[in-house]
Amino acid sequence: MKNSFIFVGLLLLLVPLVTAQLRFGFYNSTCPRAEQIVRKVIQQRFKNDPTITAAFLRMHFHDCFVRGCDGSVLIDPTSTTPSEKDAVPNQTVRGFNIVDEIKKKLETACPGIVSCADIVTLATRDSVALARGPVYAVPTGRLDGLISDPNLVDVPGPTFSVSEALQSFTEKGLTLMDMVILLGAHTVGHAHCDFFRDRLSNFQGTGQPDPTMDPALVKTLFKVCGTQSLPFKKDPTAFLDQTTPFIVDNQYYNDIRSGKGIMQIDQELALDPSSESFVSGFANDTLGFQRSFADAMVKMGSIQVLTGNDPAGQIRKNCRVFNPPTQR
Ligand code: HEM
Ligand SMILES: *[C@@H]1O[C@H](CO)[C@@H](O)[C@H](O)[C@H]1NC(C)=O
Ligand SMILES: *[C@@H]1O[C@H](CO)[C@@H](O)[C@H](O)[C@H]1NC(C)=O
Ligand SMILES: CC(=O)N[C@H]1CO[C@H](CO)[C@@H](O)[C@@H]1O
Repeated sequence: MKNSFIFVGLLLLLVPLVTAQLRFGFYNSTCPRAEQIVRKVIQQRFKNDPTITAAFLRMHFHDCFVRGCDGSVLIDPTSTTPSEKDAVPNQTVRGFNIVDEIKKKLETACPGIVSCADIVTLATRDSVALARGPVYAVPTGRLDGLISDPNLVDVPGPTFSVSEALQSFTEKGLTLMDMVILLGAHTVGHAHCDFFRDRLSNFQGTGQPDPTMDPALVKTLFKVCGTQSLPFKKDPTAFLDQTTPFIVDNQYYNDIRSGKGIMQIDQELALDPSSESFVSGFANDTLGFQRSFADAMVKMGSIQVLTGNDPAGQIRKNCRVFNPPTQR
């Protein structure tokens, strides 16, 4: 008898942990203006700098792929403790000051309520819509994590093959089709020459450019990037979608189908027999791309999230630092 009481008690304790999940309009009652506050900042920033769409898409990806969407990508390193920002792939993630601005406004409106992980998710959604991408609802209720470790950053690299990259997506519960549609985020933004310069003059030691790249594009990019043995002083960048670099559309798939993928993984996606048919499908289906992209973003935004009263999470006061141990 006593044992079953303890059992039921334990169950009651566990229930909120187990059933807590992301919900649409999670802040309806606790911070009704939350989504509006995020949207307003993003609208203002986008007016001056339409590249923030790319910044947030990449930030959200890097957040979700390292220990789940928990705002770990936002933590600043200190003199004693490194963070994800010290990891090489993270060093070109940008947009942190916009998160700070949003957080400050949210802390004024409803202190301690809206997580940094949700800010990144909502800001990404809003900046995608402004770049003429899909308009979609995202569920919220993420908690911020308590760990940001550069050694855990193992996002796929630009020279990965499709099957290598897929491995890291399936580890997160994503499919090949999810990967093809999420890489469609490369419809906006830029890449530093360092990530693809090897394709322009001495591909894999052949002394020749990558034969899968359109020769006219090789010429253009070579002028921008220089060669490996003689790089320009500062690492320049090139648009990932050379046709419509500020619009979230399916043009990326048309680009890569005509040899205009910038990084090796982009080009491989159009050539690998496993992904090729998805690529031609999205290249040909403007609306299908918009719908699938929105769905995949929601899916990516749900990877390994912390919710409810999970002790592994908190609502950070400052997105760059964990709360002091005395407060949750
Ligand atoms: C196999 C998977 C992926 C690889 C290897 C990869 C690699 C890269 C690399 C190397 C860059 C260049 C960064 C720079 O030079 O600043 C980049 C840029 C970018 N990536 Fe990816 N990426 C992948 C998947 C994704 C996903 C899933 C998203 C979002 C859903 C994404 C969004 C972006 C965006 C928007 C940029 C442009 C960033 C900017 O303009 O600052 N990527 N990616
Ligand atoms: C918040 O409000 C919206 C719109 O009325 C509704 O669809 C959603 O289910 C609500 N969410 C919660 C968690 O109450
Ligand atoms: C696009 O779709 C049309 C009609 O469905 C089809 O005839 C055409 O071959 C497709 N093109 C590509 C590139 O898949
Ligand atoms: C954008 C950003 O914060 N980049 C950081 C990446 O990591 C290096 C090394 O810690 C920092 O100097 C950069 O500021």
